[in-house]
Amino acid sequence: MRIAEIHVYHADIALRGKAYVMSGGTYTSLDSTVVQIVSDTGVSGWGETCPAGPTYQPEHALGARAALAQMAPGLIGAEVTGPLPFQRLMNEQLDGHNYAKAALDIALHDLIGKSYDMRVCDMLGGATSDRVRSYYALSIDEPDEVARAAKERIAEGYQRLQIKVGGRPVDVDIETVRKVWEATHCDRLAVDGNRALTTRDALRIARECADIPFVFEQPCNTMEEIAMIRGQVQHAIYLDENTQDVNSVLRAVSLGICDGFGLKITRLGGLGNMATVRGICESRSMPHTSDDTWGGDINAAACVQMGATVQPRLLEGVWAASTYTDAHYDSKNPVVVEEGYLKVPTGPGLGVTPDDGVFGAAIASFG
Ligand code: 0XW
Ligand code: MG
Repeated sequence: MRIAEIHVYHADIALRGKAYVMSGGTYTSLDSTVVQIVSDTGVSGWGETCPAGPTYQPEHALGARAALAQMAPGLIGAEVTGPLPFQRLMNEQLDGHNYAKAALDIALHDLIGKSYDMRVCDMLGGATSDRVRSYYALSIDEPDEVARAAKERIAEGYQRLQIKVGGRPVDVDIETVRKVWEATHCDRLAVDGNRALTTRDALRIARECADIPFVFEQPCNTMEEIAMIRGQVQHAIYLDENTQDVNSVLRAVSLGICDGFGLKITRLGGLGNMATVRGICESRSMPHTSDDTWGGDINAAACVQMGATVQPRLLEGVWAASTYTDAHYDSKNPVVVEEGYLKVPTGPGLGVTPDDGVFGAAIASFG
């Protein structure tokens, strides 16, 4: 089986309800890039990459499309022997740009799974169950409103919540954390600064909420800042945005500056690299999520497939962006949370297939 064609599509993902706010930005819609790899046997595999705008991280939508255009001609005609040789072939076309390579890596996993009737989770080592726990990330808002939404999510069945902080007076963040705790007594809370807090404000949150058992996620911008506060914070610290690639995960683990991770499949370069990180985490008993920055049913399915292979005691949860929108690519098998859980799709590959024509015409085609 050889790669015959690669098509690139654009999907505009409109968010349901109010805008979603993190310390670094406000989102009402997301610009996603979808890739389709078509084999000479007529099978299609689908992948996706969707940065949260151009400032959340170095990744951005136009960068993904430029990187795909750079790589695609060198991939046409390649024999599909497996995801690892394909990863190396992509590296021969372009250095870096993990998030663009990830879309192709996910599509190749889907193509192989659909060609040989295997689920991606089985290709990645095997699923531990038929459903995975999800978690909900609450948008920045007034403290009472966040507490109200938190209570609602718990009532829906979510067992883990992520509270966003940063980008506003720290007293309001402290009040928010406290009100969410009082409203829910959820013992699986993450407080996520998305890199925005100064070490001073991170220390204030930790000290003034010392009685609340939350995990402090990516409070500050760099590993160095986090290393500075590490010894003064009693809460577990997780890294998210600093895990730019497998090497940065290794660096964090060897420096001992965190207790776990919020991991994003596309940022790491795809399912293959994420599986490497999953192994590193398992060998050090470090809990982590299986997330992506954003995306639709394709990325959400990839997160579920990967999450299903994580040792259950280490899986913090699978965050599915597809639950923040009504626009699903696969109307028959949309990736949705039910009572706090995501079902592992039963079909081959990713277990989702975009409806015919759902993305309109391709914005670029190769082969
Ligand atoms: C909640 N997320 C997984 C999605 C957003 O892109 C940010 C992110 C996080 O944990 O920072
Ligand atoms: Mg995070």
